[in-house]
Amino acid sequence: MLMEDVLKHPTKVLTARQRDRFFEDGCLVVEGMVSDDWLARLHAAMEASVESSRTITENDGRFVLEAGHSADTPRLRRLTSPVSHHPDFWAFASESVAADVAADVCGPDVKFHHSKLNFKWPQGGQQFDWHQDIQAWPHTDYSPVTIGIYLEDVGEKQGPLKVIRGSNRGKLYSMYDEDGNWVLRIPDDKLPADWREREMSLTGPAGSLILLSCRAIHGSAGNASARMRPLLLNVYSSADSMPYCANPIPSEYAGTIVRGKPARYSCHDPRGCELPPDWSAGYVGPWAYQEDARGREAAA
Ligand SMILES: O=C(O)CCC(=O)C(=O)O
Repeated sequence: MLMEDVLKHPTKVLTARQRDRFFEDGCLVVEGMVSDDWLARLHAAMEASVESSRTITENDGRFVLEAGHSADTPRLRRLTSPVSHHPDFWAFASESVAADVAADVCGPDVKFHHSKLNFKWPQGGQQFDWHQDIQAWPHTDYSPVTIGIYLEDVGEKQGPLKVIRGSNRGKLYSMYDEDGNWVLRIPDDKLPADWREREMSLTGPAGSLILLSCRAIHGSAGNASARMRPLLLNVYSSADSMPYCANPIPSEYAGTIVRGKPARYSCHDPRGCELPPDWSAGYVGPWAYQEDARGREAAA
């Protein structure tokens, strides 16, 4: 659904002003909307996942490991598709206020696309270079939105998500380098000239919801603090927005309508989108592409 049609529907959980801010900035932090009960359930599900990672010694379809991971001291970058690994992750994605918030910015009919739980382990959790998401999972319109929730308090030192305010209304950048490698990053010198003035840190206490437009330029610094930064991310779209490339993080829930009803017609935004590599051959997460790119830059 296009933004002008979404705006014809009243909001249910956000204020109209919060929704306007989201469409203006491409991001929004909402505190105090997720109950303590949900936060406790998600925290317990996260802890159970970390526990089960102790037996893992290399990346698999479920975990992306941080350097130094061991049975004694787990260190994770990502739990891939958490909705597939614990019922409370799917219950949160489909039954909680997170899906209501998605309906406020996607329109009343909402479809689930994928999920991930990004950790930034204390003392060394990895950075994310600046990038836009939609080129990795193009849809027929730009309604896709990521609804995140911090499972711990996140301040500047934990590597909060950062967004270049208003970049959702700007152009889409190429996620390939000059040699045609998929790098999922935008070098600083290619960013909008005034990006430093528009950089926003999305900090907040545990339970804060983070809304991120699929077109917004975003990234995050490493975590040099002693506190972990777990960020659960669920991606939704309007029901009439159709993905046309392989899902990089497929699951049994992809395409599930979580609010409203299925679409009978697809919605098409006239602005095209760069196509990603074919993820049906596998997807390794952003770090590998971004680290390879930094390595090539350093060697040049
Ligand atoms: O976890 C983060 O800080 C950034 C996440 C992100 O940019 C992504 O998963 O695309």
